[in-house]
Amino acid sequence: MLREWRRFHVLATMAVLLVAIAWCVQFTARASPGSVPGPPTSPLAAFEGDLPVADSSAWTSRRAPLLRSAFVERIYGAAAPVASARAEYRTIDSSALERTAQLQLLTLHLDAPGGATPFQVALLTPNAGTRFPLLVLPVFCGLDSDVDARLPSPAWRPMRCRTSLGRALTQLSHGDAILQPPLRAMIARGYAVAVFYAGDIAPDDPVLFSEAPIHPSADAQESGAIAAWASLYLSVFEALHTNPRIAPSLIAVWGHSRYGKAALLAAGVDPRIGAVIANQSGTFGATLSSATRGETTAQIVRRFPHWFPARLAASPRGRYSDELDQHLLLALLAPRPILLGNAGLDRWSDPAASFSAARSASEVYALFGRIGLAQDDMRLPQMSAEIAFYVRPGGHGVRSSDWDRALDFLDIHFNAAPSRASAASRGV
Ligand code: GTR
Repeated sequence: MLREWRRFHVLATMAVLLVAIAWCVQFTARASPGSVPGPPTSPLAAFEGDLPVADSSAWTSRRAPLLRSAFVERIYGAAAPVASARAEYRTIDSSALERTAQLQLLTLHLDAPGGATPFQVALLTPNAGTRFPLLVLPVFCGLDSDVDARLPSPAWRPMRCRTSLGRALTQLSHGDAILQPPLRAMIARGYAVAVFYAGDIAPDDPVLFSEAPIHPSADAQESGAIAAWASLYLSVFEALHTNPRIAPSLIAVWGHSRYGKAALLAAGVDPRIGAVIANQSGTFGATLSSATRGETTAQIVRRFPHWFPARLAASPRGRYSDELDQHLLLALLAPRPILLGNAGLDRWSDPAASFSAARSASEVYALFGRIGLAQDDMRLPQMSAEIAFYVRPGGHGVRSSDWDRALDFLDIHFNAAPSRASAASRGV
């Protein structure tokens, strides 16, 4: 009995040690992101019968609309605002976050095929100042508990996040800083923040998604969850860009992983979005489909069929050509700022293939007289360039250093934006 007890004790100690070691490696290891694959076809080259592009007006008027339709038709399905511009505002707390911010609950009315569907968004605006840049972000698991407690709970806290085990598992799969975006820091740095929980409207589940009230296209078969989430970003944008307290040209979308894909798509289809921060967006995000050594397009479509229209899921190889690769989605964002966050151990999202995509997209930034990516080394971000790219130690997920980088990047790009400078000089 004693021997068995000892054996159990030794095994349990070893298991705890192994978990602890895995945890430390996950946080600190500096794995190499691998070598950068060769460039894809230039975004300026002829594309399926369209002549080569030589200047920014040909890009904007001819090539960009062609690419937008190609991404929608062949990969994601339609992404467009689905809310009427009308939003109902309810002030929940005018001195939230230790009196630094106003907390409002917005109800947007989505034009769902089955009738109007309410979609709730939490809006925090700093109490000091008047016209703020805005960060739009989806949450995975509720918000800061002070804020959460004041919001209608089902909309913000999915079932899995109501237990500490569920929250711990979410932290394990999506990073320790996923649960709580640093709202206080965002407010202190002068940003308004609009937060939504996408699962409320477009659940991340094949069955629930197919029964969801809202689809960007009337036919659920023709749409996928990534496009639906992109449509939610766009709906929030639509409702808030006319809000007098928000600077309309300074609206950024942030997304991690699956929402990073959606954030890139939203900005790809809507040139009014001011900047994108895509954290570890991977396959069908910023990573080249043709070069990835991580998750392949066939794997992602098999594992997450509801993320894509049924026609892509049925034929993952046939629906898009190698020509339509993800560097073209990044190119659609030119000349706007993009921050691409990566993690060395996250080989599944293949940072090196995303670096290659960013480099290639920079050819389009050059048409606009911008540099795009201004770094040769994946690990040495040039944060003031329009495309900044970093690889932090550790694995997949959001860490507090990712949030810090995101805010530093926005500080640089939005502070330098002429509209903010002139708005500031006009005292608005
Ligand atoms: C992974 C998936 C990725 C990415 C990620 C996430 O398992 O393969 O494409 O989207 O999940 O959203 O965390």
